[in-house]
Amino acid sequence: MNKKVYTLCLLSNDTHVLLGLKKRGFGEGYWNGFGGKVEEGESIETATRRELLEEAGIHAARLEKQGVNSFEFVGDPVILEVHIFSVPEFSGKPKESDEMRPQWFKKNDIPYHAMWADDKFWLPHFLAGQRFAGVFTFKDKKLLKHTLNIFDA
Ligand code: 6U4
Repeated sequence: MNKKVYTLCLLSNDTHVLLGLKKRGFGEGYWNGFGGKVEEGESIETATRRELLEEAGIHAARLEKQGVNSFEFVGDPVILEVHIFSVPEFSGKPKESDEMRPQWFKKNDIPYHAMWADDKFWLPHFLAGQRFAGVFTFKDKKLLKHTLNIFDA
């Protein structure tokens, strides 16, 4: 089994969540949190901070691990393991990068129709401060099946 480790982080306050429109590459055209591949020799938290700074111009002062999702794609032996963090303290104003166009969305107006199909399952739990672990099976961009465990505090 071949595994690739990714990070994903989302900023939110009482009413809004910050998403970025992916401008190129994997997931292009989708709204998503900020993140990317963990590089060799890098810790997951360091990669999370680096990607948030590169993609949105935000410095994370504190990260909180909230979940991990695994993605398999039919016909592809590579599993994507995505570590998901909230950012309770940060500095900087969201800034557009080559890769992402950041925008705040109302929590009750999240553009799920233009996001990865798994997001509508775990993001509400994330925003409610819950911890979770999911496994999602895709065929191309279609979600075929999933399991999601929520860990209440
Ligand atoms: P390069 O190739 O260096 O530009 P890199 O920026 O390292 O890539 P990228 O942008 O391909 O990585 O990372 C993909 C991002 O999308 C990661 O934050 C993980 C996230 N992601 C992948 N599948 C997802 C899915 N099904 N649902 C979701 N986020 C996903 O919400």
